[in-house]
Amino acid sequence: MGKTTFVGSVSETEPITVETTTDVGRISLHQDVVLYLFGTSDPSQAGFAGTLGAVVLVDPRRVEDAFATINYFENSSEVPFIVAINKFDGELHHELDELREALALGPGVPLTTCDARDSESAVYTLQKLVAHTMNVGGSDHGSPPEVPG
Ligand SMILES: Nc1nc2c(ncn2[C@@H]2O[C@H](COP(=O)(O)OP(=O)(O)O)[C@@H](O)[C@H]2O)c(=O)[nH]1
Ligand SMILES: [Mg+2]
Repeated sequence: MGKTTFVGSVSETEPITVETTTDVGRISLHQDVVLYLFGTSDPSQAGFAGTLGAVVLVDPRRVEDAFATINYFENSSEVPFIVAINKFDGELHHELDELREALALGPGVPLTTCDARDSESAVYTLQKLVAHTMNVGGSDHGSPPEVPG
């Protein structure tokens, strides 16, 4: 829960909802570099090839709703992902350690919290995802290229 809200918080366009379940948003990082955001409850659906990474939003009141999605990213996908507990009523309800255990997250999966309504919080969550994506890519494919200059 919170996907449409999250995409709306960071997108420079109103999220466009396609096929009732997927929100599409956009962030221009540079005049030539556009990041597309997809909010969906079915990450296995076709059309996400080339995805840089995923944020799994978890409603702390209904942690079990996230099991299938996390299982998918842990076992059936190469896409780097992080898990963000969406603090719906400003509360976590459980310690992060307990949530990590309840969600059976591998030790390499970053776990964070966010407020999907707050654009700073949503941007911060995306920054964590990008950092994780670069980290995972770095260990899999050798050192990142050196930046000249
Ligand atoms: N209090 C609170 N409400 C939220 C938050 N994120 C989403 N909501 C509300 O929860 C409802 C469902 O959110 P939505 O983004 O549509 O979830 P989706 O089904 O995953 O797209 C909406 O009424 C939102 O306003 C949050 O971080 N805090
Ligand atoms: Mg939605």
